[in-house]
Amino acid sequence: STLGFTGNGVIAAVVDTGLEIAHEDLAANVVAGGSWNFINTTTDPTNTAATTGDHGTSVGGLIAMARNTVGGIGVAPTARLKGFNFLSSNQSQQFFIDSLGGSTASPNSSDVFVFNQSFGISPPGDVLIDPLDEAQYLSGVTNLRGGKGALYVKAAGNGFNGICPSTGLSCENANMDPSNTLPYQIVAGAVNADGIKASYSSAGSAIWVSAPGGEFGHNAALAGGAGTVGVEPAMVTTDQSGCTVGYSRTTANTSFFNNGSAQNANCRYTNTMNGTSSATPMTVGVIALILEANPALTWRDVKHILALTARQIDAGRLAVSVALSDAVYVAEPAWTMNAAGRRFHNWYGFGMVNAFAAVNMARTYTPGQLGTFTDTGFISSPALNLAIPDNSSVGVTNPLTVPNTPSVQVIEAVQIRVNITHTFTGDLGIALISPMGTRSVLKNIADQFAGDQDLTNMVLLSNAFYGENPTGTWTIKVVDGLAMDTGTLTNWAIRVYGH
Ligand SMILES: [Ca+2]
Ligand SMILES: [Ca+2]
Ligand SMILES: [Ca+2]
Repeated sequence: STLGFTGNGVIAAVVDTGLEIAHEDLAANVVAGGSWNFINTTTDPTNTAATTGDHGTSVGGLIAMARNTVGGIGVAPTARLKGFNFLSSNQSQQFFIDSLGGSTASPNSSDVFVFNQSFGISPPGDVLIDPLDEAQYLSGVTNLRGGKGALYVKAAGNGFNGICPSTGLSCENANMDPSNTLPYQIVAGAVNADGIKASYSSAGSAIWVSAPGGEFGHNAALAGGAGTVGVEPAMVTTDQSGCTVGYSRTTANTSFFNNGSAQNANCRYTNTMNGTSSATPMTVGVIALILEANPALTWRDVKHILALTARQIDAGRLAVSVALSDAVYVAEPAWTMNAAGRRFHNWYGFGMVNAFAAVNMARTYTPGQLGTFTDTGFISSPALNLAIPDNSSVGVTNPLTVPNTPSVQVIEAVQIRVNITHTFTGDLGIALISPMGTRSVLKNIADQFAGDQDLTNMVLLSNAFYGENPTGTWTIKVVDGLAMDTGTLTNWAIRVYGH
């Protein structure tokens, strides 16, 4: 336990493929009758279709495996679990909303404190958020937990390495999943056992914090891959019970633990869980500890505590610079300290979640001290139609002024909305510089927007300006980082959230 806290009284929802509610190391924490199976409309979301692993069952264990004589111990070993098998359903919008706090019966998601979203999309081009999805998140942070707001934790993505002209840059960006560009989310990146970014963890300015997610946990003698990240440690958690199903089953060729060695004779646990899918429940578990320590905290108080207490890791990580036709361009910045004293990195957000420090701060934290959450609305440029120089560090820049707004003096998040015509948007790098001089890269060059044409009202979010005063001139800089295709910055807009 962390300072004696175990997540007592906190309900966490695993919005996923399923949840084995009778599992020997989960059952004690499962809310009786509180889960939901969208396929057969019962309160048992145990996954009977999958035979090679139930993602949700493994997510659930990281949050709340019980402190007992079997298995492991979750981050919050007395937190209460609900499972909603949205990912195994037809994924209708109604089921999405029902899973994320918008339903009081069949399922009841309205009593959930923290939602675990170990999922996301990896589009090859810009996608707009569905307005009804955005409305549900806003409703959840506004109305749930008696108006203090539920917490939404979301996986950043596992697409750092992909099919794109990568030069050490993240192929997928956390900003590509439009759900990640909402200030209502806590987007989590993954860290491995060496205490640095896991090989796969997508980068992006929408990340809030990072947490352990592990690598692949394979045993080289069984699975091969000696000396690669494939054999570095993964996460140990609950698995579909029995040796005929699950990531752990007799026929598994990933590790001896997974194929039923003496330590795991009944194949109820796995040691190959990984991903930002794992970093997400680790973060959820810490939030459960925080909310037990101080139930009066608002959703923003919790985000604030996580940011302030996160531990800077990989401090010496160098910026990733790319030689373009004219000069070297800093495509991915190193750790940056903003004018409010907050350190940020696109791989880690504010750093790795620090359970002890976060819970310790929560105990004595005065709830509601961030005041009223509001925003400036989108402030738009006129039509610009600026041609972006090809393969050049010069790019195009454009200023926009955020007027002095008494209700938004402290930044909590910044969105931009961009319109760019371009024949290959993977070329584009988009940076934003605040009035206080902080630079954040919201889209890096040479990413997986391969073959995509035009960014149309694409919204991107940065947390890098957290705590700064937004008043003054903001500058967007758009660079084309690959030769051949070209385009034009049509216009852009900025929206600041804060208090
Ligand atoms: Ca246990
Ligand atoms: Ca199994
Ligand atoms: Ca180009």
